[in-house]
Amino acid sequence: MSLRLYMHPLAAYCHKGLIALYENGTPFHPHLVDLADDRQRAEFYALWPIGKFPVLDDRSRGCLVPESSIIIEYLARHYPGQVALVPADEDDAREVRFRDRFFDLYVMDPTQKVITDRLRPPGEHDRFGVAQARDKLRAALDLIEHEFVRDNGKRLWAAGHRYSMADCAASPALFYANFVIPLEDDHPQTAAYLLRLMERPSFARVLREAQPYLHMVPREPAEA
Ligand SMILES: N[C@@H](CCC(=O)N[C@@H](CS)C(=O)NCC(=O)O)C(=O)O
Repeated sequence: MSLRLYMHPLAAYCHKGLIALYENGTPFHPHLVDLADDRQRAEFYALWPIGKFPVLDDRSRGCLVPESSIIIEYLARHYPGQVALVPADEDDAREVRFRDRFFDLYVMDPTQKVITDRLRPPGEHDRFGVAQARDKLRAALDLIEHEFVRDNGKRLWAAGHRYSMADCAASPALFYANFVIPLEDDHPQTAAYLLRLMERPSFARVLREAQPYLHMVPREPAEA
């Protein structure tokens, strides 16, 4: 098996890469990295000094591929399967890439900011940054909801009628965003979309595998 994915089962961006692999039943070896373990951390940083996962190592092609979107593009190019996560049509592909960026930058990143702040020790919280992140997240969720409402239930997936890389990005982004701003309250169409994503066998499997670790995600703000 030539593909090895450096990852952790709780990490949202790893979920994105795993979903892509599971969608097409692509064989790979999951290599779990515990960054709290000094030896594993040093080994991973030696491989990829930025220290962020997922990272895909394709030994048969001699390629080390960091960054979740680039991994999915790489898989689509070199290990294509039944589900074309990046469409062949250039305009459709641009739309998918835009939606993928949108979920990463405007949903996942502010969500991570809020959730990781909850893990900071007392006195080290970034209240201003968290408030900004919450505002950004709410604006992104409002736009997603607005577009689903505008499309009147006719659009099933992030970039149209076909499941794509954008949905791989949306799955963990909305799953964790729901811990910060509960979607059912003001974003019912987005909540319904998250349910569709969670019913997809690829993401359902990712969530099953994450289950033993999910208790580590802090739900409530820590004391400032
Ligand atoms: N832009 C990167 C983001 C990757 C990322 O933020 N990964 C997180 C886990 S979800 C990570 O490695 N965190 C560990 C750390 O920052 O020490 C991608 O799309 O892969």
